[in-house]
Amino acid sequence: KNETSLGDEDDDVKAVETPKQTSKQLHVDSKWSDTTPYASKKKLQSWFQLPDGNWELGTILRTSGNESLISMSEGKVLNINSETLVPANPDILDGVDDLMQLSYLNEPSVLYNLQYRYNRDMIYTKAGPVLIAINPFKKVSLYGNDYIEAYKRKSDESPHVYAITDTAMREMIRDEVNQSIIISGESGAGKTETAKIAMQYLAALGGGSGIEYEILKTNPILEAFGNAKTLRNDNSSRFGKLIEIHFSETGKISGAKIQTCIFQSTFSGLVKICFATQKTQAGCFHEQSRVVQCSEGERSYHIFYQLCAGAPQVLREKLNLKSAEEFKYLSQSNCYTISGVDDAEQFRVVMEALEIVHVNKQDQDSVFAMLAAVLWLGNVTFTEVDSENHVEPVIDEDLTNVATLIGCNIEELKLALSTRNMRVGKRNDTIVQKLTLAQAIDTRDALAKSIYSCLFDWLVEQINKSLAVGKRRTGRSISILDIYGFESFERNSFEQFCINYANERLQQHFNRHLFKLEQEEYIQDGIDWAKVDFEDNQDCLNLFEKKPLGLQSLLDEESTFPNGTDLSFANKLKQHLDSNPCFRGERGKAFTVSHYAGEVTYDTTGFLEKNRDLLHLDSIQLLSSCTCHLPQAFASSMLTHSEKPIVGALHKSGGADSQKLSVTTKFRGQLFQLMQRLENTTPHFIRCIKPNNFQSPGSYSQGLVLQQLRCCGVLEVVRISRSGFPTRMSHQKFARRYGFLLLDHVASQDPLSVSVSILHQFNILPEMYQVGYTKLFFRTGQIGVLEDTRNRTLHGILRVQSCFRGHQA
Ligand code: AD9
Ligand code: MG
Repeated sequence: KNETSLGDEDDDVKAVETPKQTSKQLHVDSKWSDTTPYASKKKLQSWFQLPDGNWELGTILRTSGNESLISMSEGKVLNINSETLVPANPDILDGVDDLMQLSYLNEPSVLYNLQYRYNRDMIYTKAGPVLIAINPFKKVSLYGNDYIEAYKRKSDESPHVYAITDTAMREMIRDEVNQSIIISGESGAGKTETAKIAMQYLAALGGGSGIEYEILKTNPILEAFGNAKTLRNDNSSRFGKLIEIHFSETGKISGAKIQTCIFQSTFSGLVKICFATQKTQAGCFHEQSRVVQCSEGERSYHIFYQLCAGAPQVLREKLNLKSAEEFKYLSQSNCYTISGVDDAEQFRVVMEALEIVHVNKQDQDSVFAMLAAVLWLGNVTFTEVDSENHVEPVIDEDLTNVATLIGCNIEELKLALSTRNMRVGKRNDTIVQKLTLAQAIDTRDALAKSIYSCLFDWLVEQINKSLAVGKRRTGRSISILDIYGFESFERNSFEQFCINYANERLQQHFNRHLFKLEQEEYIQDGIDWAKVDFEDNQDCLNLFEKKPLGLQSLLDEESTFPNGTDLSFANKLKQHLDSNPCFRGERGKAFTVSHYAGEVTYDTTGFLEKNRDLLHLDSIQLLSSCTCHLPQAFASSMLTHSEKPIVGALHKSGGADSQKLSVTTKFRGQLFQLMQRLENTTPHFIRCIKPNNFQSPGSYSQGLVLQQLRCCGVLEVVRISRSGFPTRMSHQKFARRYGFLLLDHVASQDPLSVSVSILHQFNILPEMYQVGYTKLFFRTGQIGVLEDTRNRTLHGILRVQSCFRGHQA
């Protein structure tokens, strides 16, 4: 190949095949290297890997035997095994805006190209059909009206979220097919910001009615209630979101619908009690109750801190608000502020946004009352009342505040927090069980979680009502998907288990569209095609979903056993899944899953409890007896959302709580619904990449970027697109669209013959297309020439027509 002879032609050339085997010391992964035979030769620039894993560029000075002498920067020279050298691209290709343009598609070249652009604030790069976005962790001047205009007019065609959104918009109108923009990437990679940038573009293009403004204002609300500071990201989304933006025939936004994907135990983030010390008035005793392990440096949901910092005086008095430090739910992790964020100011933004999405004043007040009630609940303490360790809540300011805020009687609240109604025996007799301290704390926290999760759902419902106003059914929409990214911490719990499963599903969608469907389509249409292998994650999905012996089924089964424990669950996994290549049992209560994005070890502590998501009937009863309208609404929504009839489904062990569908099952259902919606759309993929783990600008870690590129199969996508035929059109459509350009009229001929005549007339080279049974397949860029000619001709015709009309007039 020409590309290999960039050096001095007369030098001795030694052809070396790209290594097939991974070298132990220098991890050259053959699957990522180009299959083009590479001649390492004198003066040629080449990549080699340093022991720390980073790639360096060097010039080959001499090759002898198996060794090459390489000169590095600063005059250093190094002897390297020639087989481990990886070809570098010529300088002229530095920073190309589509990885498809690289002559050598290998890991170091891709890493270098992305870094080259990143250093120049060009954070977007195409990888064939996929847009790669590298988080700049700083303000970059790539957004705003001027940029939007430029992409709209197509005067700027460099890779951008605007560009991909523009394509989605055009394809929606041209093909009359719903579109989706699917954003993925690790936690902190920039998905939520990217989603907002895409929404901004759609609002600018499809705006006019004012509804676009409302749509944009849903972001600060949902982020306040659904995002929190984690160790990975100061603004981490704790829920998945699909926003479907609807358009009228004229391309104007007519409404929107938001679907969220959340699991109630996510809200355990707000009851972070680590070995909490319970102080009571009647004497002092301590008990360790660990609801959720908390991490120093993390926060609960933003809205709590915003409320505490920003509530105006009147509201403050009404809710009896204190500062965040004085609420136990907020003080557990000892982290109250986020650098660069003004919570008080954010509160004003949220209040204004609530106004804009038509949440009326009374409802707003109720929302804040619910938030305050949750905070006050966290402060409720208990005191022992008998010799059997039973407790009752202490009647103090904390408890009375809760009762006032939710509008219930103190006695009822006291009862709900200290007893459980149980039905026992065949006759379902009701007995009242008194609670121990640990049980009472659980009940209190469960109530707080229920209130918060119902509040979140209620808000989404209100927003949807507001956005549906004036929505005319046109059947055209663009959906934007932004979910929580893949997470791998030191300690991974049930939340990570669910989040990573969702990401595994999303990865499959990506694979299906970019690899499987693509290749199947080629094969079905009978065209010549060499298969590209890709990392299929079906095995890992099976590990999660298989019945009856998959992670989720086994978890559900163990959750229904009265005697099931986290340990018995972990043991069961080891017993049934140990032969699965994606699974590894660990010592004690842990197990490891080989995810597409890497191995994650999960600690099963708390899995069963979080999965059970018990419907606390006493809590529901309490809420339904409240005089405030929100708690009442919450109670009825909890009842209607429980899939099983309450009475019949009472816990067999005599528990007071009816078991709804397990959290895992419900979560999977929501996820399937979400994916189902995406299935019928034309997807556009954006892959967000996190360049470093410190959320800091200007730092680019090759290893970290590489790991993210590898796990999402970006290079395979480029390879498939480069060797494939990404543009396709049916013979009929092709003949209809371009047939009129033919010089010899062939109207009577069949579409295939018309198509072939067009291809000939325009001299499209045979290697640039393939004729399938039903469709024509083109390499990238080919259809552009035809479209240009078509547009020019059409404009010419229109001009002639208008001249003609002018003449007649
Ligand atoms: V998570 O899975 O919800 O934890 P995301 O959503 O992938 O995560 P997010 O969009 O929240 O990450 O981005 C993290 C931070 O990176 C933001 O708060 C910004 O400070 C920063 N960021 C991301 N994208 C951009 C950008 N295009 N320009 C400037 C950015 N800053
Ligand atoms: Mg996010």
